[in-house]
Amino acid sequence: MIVVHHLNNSRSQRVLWLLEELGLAYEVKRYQRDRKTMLAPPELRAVHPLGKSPVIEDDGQVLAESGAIVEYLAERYSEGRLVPQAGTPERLRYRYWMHFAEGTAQPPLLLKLLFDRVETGPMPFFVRPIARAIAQRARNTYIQPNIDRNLDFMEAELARRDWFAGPEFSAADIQMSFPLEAAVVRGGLDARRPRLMAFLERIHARPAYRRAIDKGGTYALLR
Ligand SMILES: N[C@@H](CCC(=O)N[C@@H](CS)C(=O)NCC(=O)O)C(=O)O
Repeated sequence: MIVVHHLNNSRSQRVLWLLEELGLAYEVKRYQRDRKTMLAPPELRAVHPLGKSPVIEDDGQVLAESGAIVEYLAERYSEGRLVPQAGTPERLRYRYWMHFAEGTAQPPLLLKLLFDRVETGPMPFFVRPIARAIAQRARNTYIQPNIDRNLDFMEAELARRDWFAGPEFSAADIQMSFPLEAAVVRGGLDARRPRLMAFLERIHARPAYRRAIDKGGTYALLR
């Protein structure tokens, strides 16, 4: 039986969603973020040395890294669904977006989260103006311009095809869901990019997506 080590309100929601799309049996082991730090509990380090989620166990193997997990599960269990045929332009785009999600889309969104916290976290009052100035500079010069460029690029790509890899929904769309959902919460993604918003509406309407939310418990992304 596949075991998913699932952290609340996290990237591992995508793994649950994929498993629901595939109709596979699986067990969810839940972990709760620390309320103050929002970090994963130390028990996750007993599963994988980095102590992050998602991690899965399957067939005696432990596998971390959401993109690797999504690719592995889709290739092993999808029987041709959710993965474009090898050797096609769709398959190349599938690979591209599978990596883009964590490699390009996610880093500036994570920086946004961290710098927002630098500004608002506890500190001596005389340090706050300096912290605020540093955070604003980082946001204005690097973080938000990169988020915006990424969003514009994704919006333009969805003008060319319905889903990220091609005309069919694929596991790459599942992998891309997290940075887009995070961008709504903290990256400025809104109705000004209608194709990305329509993409989110379509995925949220999928029954497997809804079932995965029920399995995972809450899914409220960090601001
Ligand atoms: N690139 C990794 C990132 C893993 C990661 O940072 N997971 C977050 C959940 S969204 C986590 O475990 N955070 C808690 C912590 O860092 O303690 C992946 O895609 O799996």
